[in-house]
Amino acid sequence: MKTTIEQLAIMGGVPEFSEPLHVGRPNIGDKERFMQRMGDILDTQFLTNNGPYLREFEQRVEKMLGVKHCVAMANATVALEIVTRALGMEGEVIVPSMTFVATAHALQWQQVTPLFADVVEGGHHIDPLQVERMITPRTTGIVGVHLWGQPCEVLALTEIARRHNLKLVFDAAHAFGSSYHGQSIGGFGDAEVLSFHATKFVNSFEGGAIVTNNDELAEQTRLMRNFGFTGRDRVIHVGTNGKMSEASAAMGLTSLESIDEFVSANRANYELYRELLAPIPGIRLNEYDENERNNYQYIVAEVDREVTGIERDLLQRGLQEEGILARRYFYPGCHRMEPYNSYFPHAGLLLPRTEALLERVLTLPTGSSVSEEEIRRVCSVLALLVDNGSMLQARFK
Ligand code: T4K
Repeated sequence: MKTTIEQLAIMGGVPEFSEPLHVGRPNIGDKERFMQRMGDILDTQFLTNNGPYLREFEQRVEKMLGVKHCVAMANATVALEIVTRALGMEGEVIVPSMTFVATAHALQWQQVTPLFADVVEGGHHIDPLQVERMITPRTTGIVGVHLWGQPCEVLALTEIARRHNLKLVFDAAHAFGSSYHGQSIGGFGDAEVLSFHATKFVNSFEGGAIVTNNDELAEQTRLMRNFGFTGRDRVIHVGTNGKMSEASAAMGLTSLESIDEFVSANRANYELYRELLAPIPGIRLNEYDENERNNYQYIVAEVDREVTGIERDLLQRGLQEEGILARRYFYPGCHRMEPYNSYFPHAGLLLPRTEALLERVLTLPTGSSVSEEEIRRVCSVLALLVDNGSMLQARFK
């Protein structure tokens, strides 16, 4: 049985499709250099616990971002847990719902209630005006998210945190290599948290980091990531195991050495998407601020169903039939996931812009392993689906 596109292709002459195309394919970098480092690790038998590659990785990140401290972690989720705990966040903390669920879970895991704020009008980032209205005597902090590697409103949130004496952390999981007002992401708020997960711009298989200019916070979070040990037999703090392994640090270092190549591949992909999606009515691509440094790691399209004549979900289905695994990040929104949905079943009433946005977003494949040819195919399929939107809408339903 032919897929929808195969049937349409007979009418529209779209090229054939072969391998499935994923969102989130890793940027690999120099394999040989990585294997060399792995060889060293196996020869020295220093596999983890603050080894030489970990320290080198931390120093390189500090230098690149211009921050005093990088405390590398097993992943960004544990880094968020540790830093929010070290900062004394408790009671309620305000976060966006338009984020990966880890932002909220890192708080809830410690019995801190994440309260969800809406996005700004016409944007994807947390709305500082709403944040300020949500502050109660139980509020101890704010976690802003630099979604898609684009900074949220750092200055406004910093000012609100200062006025209300709140702690401020930025979830910068997507934003390694990006800047805000010309300054690298990493040095804002009390701390920022990076992710080096496989799908991220720089990857260490699994990994994350707390970056901060606060000496005391850095020291405390270093203790907390290693069970609170300060000497061989001395524990002075409650802690967990948040350590990054040497293999991860080796991958992270190798990845850092290729970031120029990753940015230029991502940027070329972005520009090609921009050119090819522009003529498709009802599909709008996220815009990067060209006055800032960007990692261009995410291609985020917004689907205006009124114009396309076909819902985002059906477009996703049509793409999927062709092996193009576009994602609806971060549908259905943290507030509609558990346990938050049960705790606050009507939270959506305060999040109308987030709810509308979550019906429109479609994230498309990019990264250094995606070819020009593949992007042309993605855009041809999208164009064909939109051209036949009304007919497909009736057929898929
Ligand atoms: N804050 C924010 C804003 C985040 O986005 C994230 C993570 C975090 C915090 C927490 O960071 P970490 O604790 O993870 O360091 C993925 C990632 O697992 C997650 O790290 C990431 N955000 C999120 C945006 O994406 P899924 O559920 O989409 O993963 P999955 O397994 O469906 O992978 C996506 C696609 O990537 C697959 O279709 C195939 C491809 N892929 C994936 C992996 C893991 C590969 O090609 N190779 C791979 O090794 O969450």
